[in-house]
Amino acid sequence: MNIDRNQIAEHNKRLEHTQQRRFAQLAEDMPNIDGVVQKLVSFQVAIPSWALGTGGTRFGRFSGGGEPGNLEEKIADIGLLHALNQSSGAISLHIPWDIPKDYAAIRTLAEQHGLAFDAMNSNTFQDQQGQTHSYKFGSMQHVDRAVRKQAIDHNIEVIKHGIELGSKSLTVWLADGSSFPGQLNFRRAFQNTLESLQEVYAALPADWKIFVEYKAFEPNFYSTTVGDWGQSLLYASKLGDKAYTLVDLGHHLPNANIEQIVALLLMEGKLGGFHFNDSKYGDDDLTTGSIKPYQLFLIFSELIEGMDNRGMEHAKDLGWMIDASHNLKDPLEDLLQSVEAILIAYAQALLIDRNALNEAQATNDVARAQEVLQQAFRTDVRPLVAEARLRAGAALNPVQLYRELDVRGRLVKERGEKTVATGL
Ligand code: PSV
Ligand code: MN
Ligand code: MN
Repeated sequence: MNIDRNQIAEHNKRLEHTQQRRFAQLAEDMPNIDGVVQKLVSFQVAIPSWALGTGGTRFGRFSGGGEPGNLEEKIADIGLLHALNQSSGAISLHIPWDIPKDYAAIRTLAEQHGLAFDAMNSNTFQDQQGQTHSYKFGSMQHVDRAVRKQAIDHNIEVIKHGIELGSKSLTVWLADGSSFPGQLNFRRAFQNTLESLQEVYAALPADWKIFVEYKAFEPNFYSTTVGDWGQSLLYASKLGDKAYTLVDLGHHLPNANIEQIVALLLMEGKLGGFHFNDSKYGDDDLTTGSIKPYQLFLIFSELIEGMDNRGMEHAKDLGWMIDASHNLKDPLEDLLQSVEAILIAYAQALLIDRNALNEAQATNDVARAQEVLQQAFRTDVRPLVAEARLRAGAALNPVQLYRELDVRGRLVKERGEKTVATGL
């Protein structure tokens, strides 16, 4: 199914009056409101190809209907999201879950939906059918060179797929680590991993980046070989200029100060991108902004400050992607909610009075600093985000229109009641 311009225009017409009133109210207090709206219009968040189906836990999976059964249908789903919000204009592929059979056809299809190919993701955390060596005891860290070589070759293969599609980056997340003390020699595991990554790095085209994603634990529960931002930064620094750290919000130990991590990585020029999600306990992969919206706002505050400081473009110079899973909600509604939450946090952070904050910091005026931050955080910026959508030709209320058009019902009719999309 497709969502056409007329359906969006009709929906917007019904909501426009209220929107205008709310936006005008906000505009009264904001001299540069159009500049902020423009930044929101430009901001795009990539959707991972594995997040379009119902996710599961190790205890079970309750699949929904109308899920995409192949890459073409996944692209179509992201096309629907993008038509609704005009902020999801990119897809991030996981190989081998989504190997394109016909590059030209896939590229054309993506273009028709206005989608670019964001970072490619390799997978050496599962064994695939017919694979020679097992990753049970790791991939790039493995004690056996043959296993490491297989993981390296796989990553080089992923780069090749990416080149064909017009992607410009590779994200490497390694499940490598150990579950019991004594299982691993930490230094050797690090060294093996570094050497493996160096071989992959050598195969990167000149205009590509490699993102080294860290994660504190899971599936290994004693040590992880890229376990935190310090280790990721070590790898990225040793690899070279094309290597960066990738921050997945769910990959920290509880209460980690992610905004501080972001600030320092930016300062070092080593922040590559983001995987957005939310969590209460571990890598819960919940809808972005559903648990800790203030943290998300504080992260964006540091991102804007750090990026502006380095003359970076918000929309272009980092990789922005959602990495969530949906156990209970319709995946497409969940993704719309995540994108909305990201844009809300971004908009709030754009409203921070930087001069006032700098002054408060310089004079140790702690209370004032908090006032400045919370003044922005507590502003209801939803009319701003909606205005950006209106100007971009998207729906004023994407979830509402999704329901009005009964998108899920129509997808179920098209694809069937019992469907399982590839992914985790
Ligand atoms: C691992 O938990 C992770 O966050 C990595 O980004 C993977 O590529 C993704 O989830 C999907 O498995
Ligand atoms: Mn991730
Ligand atoms: Mn994760």
